[in-house]
Amino acid sequence: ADKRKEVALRKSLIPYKQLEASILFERATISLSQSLKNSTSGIIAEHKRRSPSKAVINQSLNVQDVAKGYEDADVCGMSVLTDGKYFGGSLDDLLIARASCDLPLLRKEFIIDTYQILEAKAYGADVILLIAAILSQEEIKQFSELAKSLDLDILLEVHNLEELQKSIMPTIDMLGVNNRNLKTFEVSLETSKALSNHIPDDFVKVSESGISSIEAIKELQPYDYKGFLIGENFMKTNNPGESARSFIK
Ligand code: IGP
Repeated sequence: ADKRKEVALRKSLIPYKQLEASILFERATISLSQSLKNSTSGIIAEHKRRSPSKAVINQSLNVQDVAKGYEDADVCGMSVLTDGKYFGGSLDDLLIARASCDLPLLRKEFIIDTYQILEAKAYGADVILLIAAILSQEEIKQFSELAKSLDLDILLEVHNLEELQKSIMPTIDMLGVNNRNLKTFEVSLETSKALSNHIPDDFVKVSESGISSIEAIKELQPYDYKGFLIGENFMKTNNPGESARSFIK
């Protein structure tokens, strides 16, 4: 409900037409799913200041340095939290990341309205996240079709088989399995392992959350995961770029 209010207020400040007039609306997007297919590391590195499960992760870094560090480390893509209430992020963070690097950028947000998809494009994202747990099948269809028409890639996030089955549709590029249980905040890589053989081969598989070692990645690769979304493990250090690099070389 808070998110609906927030979106309604932003809509009243910046109408659709104005978003569409943004210079970034003209920009050719970079496909994260293609980058993942061509990558050996598959690392999607996240900018995350804090989280409901962890309070403060890192409040002292700036987005520009983090984005440049990740790019220098040669990660496949960057995820930028834009939710303010739970994660301390903003659309400005996305815009600064866009200005600072040429990586494919994921807008990490609770998307519940088409307006947020236009915002993603206007602020420089290449990819949007859709979370099956908070969307109906009809919304997933409508939102992913809109994103495709804007040349954005779609990462669809699931936690269980039911969510997976309602979400499988041709407009989805990547299927992300979140290892974090959103009710208990517990993480288990078993979630990714258990769901992997239910995901059809034509989707790029991404494992999300709780990945804290190269061993964890090696454990997931036999299950056909091509992407690994890592936040806290990099952001809790003074130099997230260096930390990401140590996962790649
Ligand atoms: C990153 P971690 O455990 O490496 O910091 O997790 C990412 O998967 C996590 O931030 C995330 C998330 C989300 C955040 C996954 N799905 C949905 C907000 C909303």
